[in-house]
Amino acid sequence: MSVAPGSKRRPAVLGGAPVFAAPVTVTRALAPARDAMDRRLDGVLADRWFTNDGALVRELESRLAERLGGAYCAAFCNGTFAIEAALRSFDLEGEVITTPFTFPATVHAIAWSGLEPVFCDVDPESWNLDPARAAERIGARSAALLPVHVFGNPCDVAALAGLGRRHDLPVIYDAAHAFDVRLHGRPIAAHGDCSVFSFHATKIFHTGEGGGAVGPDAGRYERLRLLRNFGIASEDVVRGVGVNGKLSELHAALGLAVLDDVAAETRRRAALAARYRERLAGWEGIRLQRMAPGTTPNHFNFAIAIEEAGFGLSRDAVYHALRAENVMARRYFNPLCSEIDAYRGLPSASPDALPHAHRISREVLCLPLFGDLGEDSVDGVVDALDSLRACAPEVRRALT
Ligand code: T4K
Repeated sequence: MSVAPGSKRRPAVLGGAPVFAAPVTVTRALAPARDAMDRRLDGVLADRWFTNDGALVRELESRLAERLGGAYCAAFCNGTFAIEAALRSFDLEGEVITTPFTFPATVHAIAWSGLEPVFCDVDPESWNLDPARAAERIGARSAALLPVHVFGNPCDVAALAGLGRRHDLPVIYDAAHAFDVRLHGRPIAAHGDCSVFSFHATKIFHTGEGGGAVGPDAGRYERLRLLRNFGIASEDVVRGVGVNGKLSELHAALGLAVLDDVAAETRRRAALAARYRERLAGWEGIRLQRMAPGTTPNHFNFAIAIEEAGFGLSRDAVYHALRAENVMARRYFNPLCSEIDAYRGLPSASPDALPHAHRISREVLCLPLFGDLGEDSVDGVVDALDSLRACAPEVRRALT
């Protein structure tokens, strides 16, 4: 049953008072308890050991390997470089099949590693790479699959594993959004040949800047360690080409302190996400991402898809009108990676072959979600949306 607009308030784009007096951002980084941070920093300063496989990086790696379900976790200076290193650790040549509905980092990491991205359409409900479409893209030059667990929603891991096995291609997941996500009770990184997480400040678990590659094959850790440390195996042995992709002890200190608070943050986000879902239930023109059955989500964000025909306003109109309300919702991921200059000329970037990705990137809007947002603020965002749909024709006119 569809729920009609109930709002009598005047949207800010039509001269009403904004819902929020100050900007409410899409996310807000978790700040650890000061004593948890200080304790670790004191140790770093006392030892004067700031980087190069320090004790805190090693502690973080071992705690994350266990928590994320891998035989190892190799920490890096950021998630983008971690994807590059993961790709290089498989000694690939040729094409890597990926999704256009992702942050540019995914595709840049492929190109920066001397590989060619091949775009493949997404599933219209899960918004993740569609394994059936990926199968059609496999050819003689295919080297790997690089699907993304978009917004922490697990890909169709069984189908992708089958595809990888049949064609002898490694499956490397961009799990930037998927920290702590589980599928049928197992950590998400138990799937695939390697999973790469981002530890950027915008993620639930973070080290300020950072990333980690996690996987089932303990032997890969040494290769990843060489890639992030100039190829230096020992004082007088340099193996292959490596660069500097290390995480510092200061970042690891932040990460270890943040780690203590992630479970509570996720619980707070779960309650707020439930409130969004309850308030938005039955609204015409609003769809949610279909999560894979058996997912334990991390509530990394709260994404809605806005269908103009049903809602009365386009996603872009809603985005602009919400800014006037001080709601800084974000259009992740628009433009698609297949639309950006560096990749639009690729044969696989043709919009005709990516209809679902194009539609989704025009419809998705990520609403504010972070632990200390508060239920009143969720209600404020939903009230703003309600007033927009109630006054849709006027809002449309005001924005043109
Ligand atoms: N793969 C995928 C699928 C990804 O989404 C990403 C990164 C990567 C790979 C690469 O991982 P990294 O190399 O970054 O580790 C952000 C992040 O910079 C980026 O990490 C993230 N994905 C992407 C989805 O979002 P922006 O440009 O949207 O961030 P920004 O600066 O506008 O921040 C958004 C909001 O976050 C702010 O309004 C407030 C909050 N914030 C931000 C920062 C920087 C904080 O509360 N504290 C902070 O320090 O890209």
